[in-house]
Amino acid sequence: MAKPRVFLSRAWPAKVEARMAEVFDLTPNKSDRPLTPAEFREAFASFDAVLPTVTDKLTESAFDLAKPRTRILANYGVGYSHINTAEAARHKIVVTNTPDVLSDCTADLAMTLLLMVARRAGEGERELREGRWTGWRPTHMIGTKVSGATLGIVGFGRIGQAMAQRAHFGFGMKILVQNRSAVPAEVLARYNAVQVANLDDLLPQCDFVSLHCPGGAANRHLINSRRLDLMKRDAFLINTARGEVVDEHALAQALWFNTIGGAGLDVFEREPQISAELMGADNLVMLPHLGSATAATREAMGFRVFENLVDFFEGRSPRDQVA
Ligand code: 8YV
Repeated sequence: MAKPRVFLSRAWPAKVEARMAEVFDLTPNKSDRPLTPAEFREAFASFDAVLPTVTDKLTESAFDLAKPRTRILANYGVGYSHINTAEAARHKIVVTNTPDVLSDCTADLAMTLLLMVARRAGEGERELREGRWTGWRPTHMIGTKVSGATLGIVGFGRIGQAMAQRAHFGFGMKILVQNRSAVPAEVLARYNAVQVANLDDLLPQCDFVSLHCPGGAANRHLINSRRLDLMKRDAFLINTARGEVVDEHALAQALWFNTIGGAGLDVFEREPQISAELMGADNLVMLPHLGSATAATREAMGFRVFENLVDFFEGRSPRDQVA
């Protein structure tokens, strides 16, 4: 039997590409740049599997073809709000993602942002590198104590729980949780966490709020100006989830007018574009979507896609089918 034709939309870790090429008829995107909807239509017409990432905007127009050859979209990443799953379903294309393997590293990065913004690490490094540091003094660059503070976690899935693990056991933080469904009591008990009724109840109680919910239309601008106003004046917002979850203009206003203490962002509404109003905010730490960016995790994500493909082409349901 001919090997399934598999298209990789970006360059992947070499070990994963090598393994894929042993089993599949693999075509990588040598240019390693995001593809256009027209290029995706071409890929859908000629490959059995297409393997996209967050930079591929698979909107309605990408699916505008009569009869795709593609039967599975095996996404490299846990979030898949960049894929129009209704359109994929219309063409009977299965969609999979890569949960679990990136939870630790994404939570590590959320904690990195939290610590950086609370302890003014970005500002401090800029001052030092620019030669503006005049030496130690008792009142220099005073930050906010993290240990023992209250952390609100929005979305208590795998990554939210990994964040709670770090915050509770590493920093003795008090954990409040907001989640769509009721979190089992034994899961909350692991972190001595309390689930609140809704987001509006959570926000005024927290010193830090960390977002771990999915992106997509349902959560677009979940954090808007009204909700930012509910946060304490010295509280910090951390986003390693998806850019669209936060109304960036409203956040910039909150940062500029100091109605919140600061923010740490790894994801943005129009990646890789960053608005001038965010660029100029000193009480903001920004990273270029690095949540899962470790060698071990990026390889594990690739092998998880590989397993999903092997299952699919051998006639089993892929374990990570999401649509
Ligand atoms: C990835 C992520 O870097 O998994 C996700 O949803 O945001 C990151 O781990 C990226 O999405 C890869 O597609």
